[in-house]
Amino acid sequence: MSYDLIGDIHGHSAQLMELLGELGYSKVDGVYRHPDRRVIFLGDFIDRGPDQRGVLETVRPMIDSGAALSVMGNHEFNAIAYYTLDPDDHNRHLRVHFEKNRKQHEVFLEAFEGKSDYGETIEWFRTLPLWLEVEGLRVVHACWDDEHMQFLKETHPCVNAYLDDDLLVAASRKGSKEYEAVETLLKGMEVALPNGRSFPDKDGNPRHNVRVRWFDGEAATYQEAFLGPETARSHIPEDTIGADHIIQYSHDAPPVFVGHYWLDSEPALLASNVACLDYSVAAKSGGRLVAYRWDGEQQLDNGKFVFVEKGPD
Ligand SMILES: [Mn+2]
Repeated sequence: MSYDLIGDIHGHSAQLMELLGELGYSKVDGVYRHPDRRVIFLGDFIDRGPDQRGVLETVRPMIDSGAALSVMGNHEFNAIAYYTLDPDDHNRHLRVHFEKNRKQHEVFLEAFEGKSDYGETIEWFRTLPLWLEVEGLRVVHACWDDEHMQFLKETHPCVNAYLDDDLLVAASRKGSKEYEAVETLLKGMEVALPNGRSFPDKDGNPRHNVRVRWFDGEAATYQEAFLGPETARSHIPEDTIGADHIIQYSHDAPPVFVGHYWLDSEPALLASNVACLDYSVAAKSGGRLVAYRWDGEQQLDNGKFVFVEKGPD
């Protein structure tokens, strides 16, 4: 089976439909299908973009009918925790309703809060696996980390069938092993900058940690190890990286696809067997929705990206 992997969509349904068309998918009985390929989505269907419902109306029938697979993004995880009451304190939710959290989730809430299908939509998010391995291919929203995955499988055997209350609560408690595992898989590996330094993120908030190229043993400085938009790189210190930023990910290991990192360059491989497909379709201007057409190769090919430009808003 051949797969078309599609990066973070964030409410941009027009670009999703255009990309599916470009990849040769067409609607049959209400579901986008390809005669001999399947889609794998990398998560982050929601938040930020203009058509929260439209995206779910396209991807859910594909996933529910087997025309596509998907992993969970950090935005779906956050949505579940935002909706769910803390079992130890019914006055609050597992993701507290602070201004910052509400703002990040605002357009999704506008579309679903108070509507009859809000709870059922959250239930569906809980069926998305944290990671996926099929036919020599690995998929996770931000970081492939065997140790964390092993831990989650041992302690929560149904981890990838359904995000149950046990795991959801544990993963919402800062400091737990579950929290660290889910953070790493869904948000990437982060390293603190030296001497309390910070840089402004895309929303202008100061960040004291950088997301790192967790597969890259060659990176020697914080700036080289940084994984994110090129426009931010010059703000990252050039000091020798004083922290362990590496997860052993061999060049011989199966290819892994991630989303999440808001890249803003031309779509290109991160390593011969690592590709990120998040090229900021939800950015304030520009941005692309990116796919990779995979036909079984272990060494990935820069010629196999397909994308649609969002263009100026
Ligand atoms: Mn993400």
